[in-house]
Amino acid sequence: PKTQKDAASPSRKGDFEAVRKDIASILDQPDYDDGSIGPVLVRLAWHASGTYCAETKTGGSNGAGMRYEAEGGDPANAGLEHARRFLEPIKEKHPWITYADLWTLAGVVAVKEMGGPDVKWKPGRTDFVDDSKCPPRGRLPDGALAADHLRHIFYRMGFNDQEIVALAGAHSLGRCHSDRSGFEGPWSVTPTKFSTQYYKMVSPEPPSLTKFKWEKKVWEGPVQFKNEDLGEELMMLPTDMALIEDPKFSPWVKKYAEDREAFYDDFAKVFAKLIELGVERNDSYDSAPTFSKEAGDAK
Ligand code: CCH
Repeated sequence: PKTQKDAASPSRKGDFEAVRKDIASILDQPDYDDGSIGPVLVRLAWHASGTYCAETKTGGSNGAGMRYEAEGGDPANAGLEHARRFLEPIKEKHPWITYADLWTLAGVVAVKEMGGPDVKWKPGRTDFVDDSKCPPRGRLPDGALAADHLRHIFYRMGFNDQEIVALAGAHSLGRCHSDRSGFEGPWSVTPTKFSTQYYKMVSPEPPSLTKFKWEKKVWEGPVQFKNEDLGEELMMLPTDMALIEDPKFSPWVKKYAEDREAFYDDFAKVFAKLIELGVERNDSYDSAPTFSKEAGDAK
């Protein structure tokens, strides 16, 4: 696999642009999945953040708790050790960046490099020194469940129905792995390209490419839905189907299927909000201004 060695140069503390470039340089991995680690990096950033609870102000992207068994061993996080391992050479080259910053930045770089929007990212996350502040397991969504479960999980983080649907569009990317989640297969025919494909697939109304009919897959695994109209078996989780079945979610699915710009804008906002959950910045943090003008308001 390609590593950051291709671009060997000394790392200056706070040079997030250099980190960004090195992350971009390792995304293509011909032997991995569909040829890119971009999707699993997006999932790493999401699972690092998605444990947040607004009421107790616990969990979230601060801490990088997945380094510890308490959080990393949550069955919901199965497979993300691959994402973390791919990022290890970047951490070695830029030892001053925290894991919590690196994982969220990697998700942002992956979205952009796969053709998605610019997501605002600010540094300043710290890493836990032990596992005592790891959030309890069970805070991430279970794909086998339905709309009420999605609301329970995402309202806890402080998101609304529109934001839930906008975030779900990330499922245009990547795939399920039977040895990780138990589910199997990709949602779209272009799993390494950020796009509106997910909404076009799941929506039973025009502007779907065809009028997709989703059937229960007959197999030994957990309930999931399948469609082969595009010549390849694509999948939806029960939680994905819930978005089109629920009367408050489904108008947003249709909106994003039709309006690429609205999806890109809304995704950029909601992903930026996601990766800020639980972040408490240390006032003495002084590296931010070297990153970009947008990030320059960080202390
Ligand atoms: Fe997801 N997701 N996700 N997801 N997810 C899975 C894979 C990806 C749910 C379940 C699963 C979001 C929301 C949800 C990605 C991004 C996001 C898998 C397969 C399951 C199951 C894991 C495996 O087997 O490897 C459920 C339920 C929800 C509820 O809302 C959100 C939000 C995001 C990001 C914004 C990405 C990307 C993947 C592909 C990962 C890969 O390895 O290819």
